[in-house]
Amino acid sequence: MSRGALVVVEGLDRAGKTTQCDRLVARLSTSTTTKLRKFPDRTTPIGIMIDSYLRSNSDLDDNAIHLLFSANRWEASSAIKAELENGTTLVVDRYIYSGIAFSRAKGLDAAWCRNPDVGLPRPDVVIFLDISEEATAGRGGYGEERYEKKEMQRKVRQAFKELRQDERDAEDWVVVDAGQSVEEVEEDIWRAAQKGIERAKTEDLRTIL
Ligand code: FDM
Repeated sequence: MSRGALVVVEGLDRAGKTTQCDRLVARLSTSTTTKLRKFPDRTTPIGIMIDSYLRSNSDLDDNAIHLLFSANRWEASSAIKAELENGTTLVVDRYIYSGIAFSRAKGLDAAWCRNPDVGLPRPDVVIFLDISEEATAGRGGYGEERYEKKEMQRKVRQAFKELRQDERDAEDWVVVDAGQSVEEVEEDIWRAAQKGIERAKTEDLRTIL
């Protein structure tokens, strides 16, 4: 039995990640054991602090919240590795790239932002749902949380663009046009996910460099 694939879905707020991750999990589940994970995981003690910050119920230094987001991934890392080894494919809604992009958008140093996540399991594929900040601003629920402001989202989109060019993991990224219909986006994501699934069949799990 080969290991499960680590499939990460990234994008701006309201890009459709939740809908598409649910569809991808449902579709993968017909042929393989599949589980959805989401970061931040707001259910842990660290996640509760993050949730309070995102709802603007508490304030934290930009560096401190960055480290909490990373710690929230580290606390799941052993479970993630065990699940993958057991053959479970994981669809992960946001991962280290959101961590770096959102903190970069606030002006934190790129290398400093990446460092706390070095050593975490590396995705077999990173599917980026690309959409303009103008398009997401018109979608339901926009503006409810701390970062849902056009100027911030513009900077985050730019930071994601820089990340996709980082030679340490540029080969992992697949960009999907999230401005298409839900069904078209689903098809593109399905095709992109196969890249990760194929990798998991032949390669060991890698770590973030
Ligand atoms: N976010 C998410 C970060 O700033 N850093 C991170 O490491 C992660 C995983 O938190 F605005 C931001 C991105 C988004 C918010 O939103 C969480 P959702 O709606 O729970 O995905």
